[in-house]
Amino acid sequence: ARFVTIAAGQLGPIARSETRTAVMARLTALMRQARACGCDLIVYPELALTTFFPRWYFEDQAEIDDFFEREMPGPETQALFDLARELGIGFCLGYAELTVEAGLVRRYNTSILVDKSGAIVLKYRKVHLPGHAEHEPWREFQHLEKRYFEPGSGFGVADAFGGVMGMAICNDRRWSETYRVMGLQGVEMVLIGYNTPVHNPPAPEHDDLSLFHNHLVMQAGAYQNGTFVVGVAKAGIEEGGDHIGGSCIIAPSGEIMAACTTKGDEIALARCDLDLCNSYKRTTFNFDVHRQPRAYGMIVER
Ligand code: CDT
Repeated sequence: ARFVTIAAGQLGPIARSETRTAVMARLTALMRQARACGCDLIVYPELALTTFFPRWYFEDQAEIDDFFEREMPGPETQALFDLARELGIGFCLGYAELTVEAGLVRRYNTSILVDKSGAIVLKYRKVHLPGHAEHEPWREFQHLEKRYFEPGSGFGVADAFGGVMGMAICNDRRWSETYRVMGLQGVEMVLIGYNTPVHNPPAPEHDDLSLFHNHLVMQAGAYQNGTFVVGVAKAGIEEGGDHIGGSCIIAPSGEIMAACTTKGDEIALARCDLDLCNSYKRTTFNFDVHRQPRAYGMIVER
């Protein structure tokens, strides 16, 4: 057996006025709780340091850039890395990343995996950016991820916590390719943070199904790739808009092992034996034996 005891570190809403320092206090409180319960790793949501700012249209780039981190760890976040090292617990954290590459400013919706020594072992930049790029005033609220971020370029994995770990962010979880690309690299645990409004302005007829779809896609992704999936929400009513909770830890069988029951700051815990992936990876989803990639060309050609 290869056990990883994991905490889904759900957050309740973060108001626009809430400081990084106040959010850090919430993150460190959850980290202490998780470690007290014997966890090896705590997973936080997407964009866990601020409110979900793509709901607003901003014209002033400086106002947008206030939501971004220029360094990781930076002056505000260093304390989380220090506490992780002190307690001996890893973490996965989503944040808005501003970086300069070849003299150009780039902005990504990013998550990092940090090991128990406080070292970043994997960085992931969101590939499937949902929403729209232009201001759409008819909407009750905006979803301007396509304006504020550029897409990342792939789904890597890392050997960490005794297994093969991968990450995805929010909308990525709805796409089967996300899990399969990591499945092909032998992933054993996929860590996913999300901010999902209950109301979807272009398709309000889906609103009642938002929690169902959340679990449907992550449970299918887990089973079809023989991997654990940890899905973690920023939940509740944030700046007037309701966001789903439903944070959960899913086994390679597709079953939910543990789940949050509130829409506030809460941890859900599970002791995951990574060896449980093997029976799926060696039988029904033995890719080498059963996959038929010659029949799948259209997936990447179109
Ligand atoms: N953050 C994020 O990716 N949210 C989307 C909202 C729906 S698309 C406008 C999601 O897939 O949950």
